[in-house]
Amino acid sequence: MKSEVNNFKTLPFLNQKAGTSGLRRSVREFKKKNFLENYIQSIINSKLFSSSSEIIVGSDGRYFSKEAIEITLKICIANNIKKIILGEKGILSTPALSYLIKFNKSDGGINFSASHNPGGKDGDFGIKINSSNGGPIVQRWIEKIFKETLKISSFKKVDLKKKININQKNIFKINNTLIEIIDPVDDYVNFLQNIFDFSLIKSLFKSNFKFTFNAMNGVTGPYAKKIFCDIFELDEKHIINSFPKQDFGGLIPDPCFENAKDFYKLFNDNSRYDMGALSDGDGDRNIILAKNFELSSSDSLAIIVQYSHKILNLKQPLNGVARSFPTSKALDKVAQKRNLKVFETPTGWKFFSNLLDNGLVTICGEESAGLGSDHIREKDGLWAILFWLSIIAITKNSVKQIVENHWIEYGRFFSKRYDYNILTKKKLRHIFKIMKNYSINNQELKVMGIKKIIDFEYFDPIEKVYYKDQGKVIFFNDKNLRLSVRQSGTNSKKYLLRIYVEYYSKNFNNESFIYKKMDSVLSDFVKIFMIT
Ligand code: G16
Repeated sequence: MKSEVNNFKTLPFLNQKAGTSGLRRSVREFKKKNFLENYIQSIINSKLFSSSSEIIVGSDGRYFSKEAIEITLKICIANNIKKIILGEKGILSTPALSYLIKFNKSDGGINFSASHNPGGKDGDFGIKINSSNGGPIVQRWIEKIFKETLKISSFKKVDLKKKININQKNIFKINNTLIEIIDPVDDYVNFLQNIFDFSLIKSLFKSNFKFTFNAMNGVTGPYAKKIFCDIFELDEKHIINSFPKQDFGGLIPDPCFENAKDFYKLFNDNSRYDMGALSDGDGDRNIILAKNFELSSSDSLAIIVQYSHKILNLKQPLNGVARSFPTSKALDKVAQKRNLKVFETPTGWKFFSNLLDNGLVTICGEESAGLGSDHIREKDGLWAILFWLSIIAITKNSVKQIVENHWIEYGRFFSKRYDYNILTKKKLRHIFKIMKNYSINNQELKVMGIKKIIDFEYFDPIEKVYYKDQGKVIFFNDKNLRLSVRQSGTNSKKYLLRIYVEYYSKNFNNESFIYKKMDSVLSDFVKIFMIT
């Protein structure tokens, strides 16, 4: 079946450096005639999937998800894909989708989500593509699909009289394709019960412990209700924004103060809660709050590793650990004590998946609210939250006490991320060019105490590939200071430059002094490299 095709070459297409393994664009762009059809057919043409494939398909429920799923099903049927497993109403969190691929031994997945980006008619849409390990496709596949999009001239799509009903559990065949609609929550929640001691967490909830969760009207609401309300018997009123909504109820489903001010206010001086947690649109990110306290993801990662042997049913010590390069080195301190190898990767979960698959690491994480382990091949918001509830249940300490005990033992990595909207690609290139061509004798850099600026490069030990141009790392004469710079790969509209500043101090209390110092380093850096 032939059809008219958009001229892909004129579209601003895949950003090869994107943190996501797929595509993230505005809804408007995705709705252009044949845009999605061409992209799905390109995935199939790349041979990531074949007619003998079983694919898991889901979404975070954002605007255009149902239409996108309908188009995908029709294209898969026309291409004789053997089986498609779908979450009821098209819903599957990113971790649940990864779990289903791994444990059904499926050939991969297509996940419609733009993660933490805004939804609705004027918001963003996206596709995350997973391979048979349950993880985001690696660069080799990103490039193969990209090449297919440049040469595609037709796509196959069946013409059906009726809409395919995906709103209830069912199993049926259309032409050669078997379609199974499953409960999106049950299997994944059962799986989590095998990882954590749910009776231990339940006893915490039965004590005086007060917990609340904000699903940001994203996909995690149904999962959170099952775990926290049905199993731990928490009153539903403590699960906030718990219905997946097409436009996230007007919220930006990126869990942070700006997007959840009222929720953050619950953790002021008079807080009645011991812990609060939030996740993003597709459920792979997590944020943890306590009275007057927000846990940084870098610290969270280090502390999870610190307690791993007490929480996880580990048959052997951890294989190793990994963090992306802008993530603070708090992890390294714990790893050093435990004699664990640390892999420092570029940003993007796909780099961890290779290491996890090959038994090189067991736990990994990123500064951007993403933590996970070898239980699946995506970061997992609820996994991190359950991990923290387990630590609290075991230590009988508060979130803040646990973190402060960690700082007392290991010292504290103060870390902050600053985002800059750069107006044009030309300007962005220019900034990186001056960072590349700086002279070590430059007086301004000397005054700042900059010792060297390096390109962050990574050799993937499994793919045997060197990844270049992943960002810059700036080292100072003061060994406690480190700065990293990279372009965001998830922002659909702007050229977003992220600058990460990190400062290590043995004294965890001198917060305002150190943050001032970090701000001043940043402001000098920004001036020298003409970032504003
Ligand atoms: C995606 C990747 C993450 C990565 C993040 C970076 O997250 O899956 O591994 O850390 O992008 O975002 P940025 O490039 O904007 O800094 P998600 O949750 O958006 O899929």
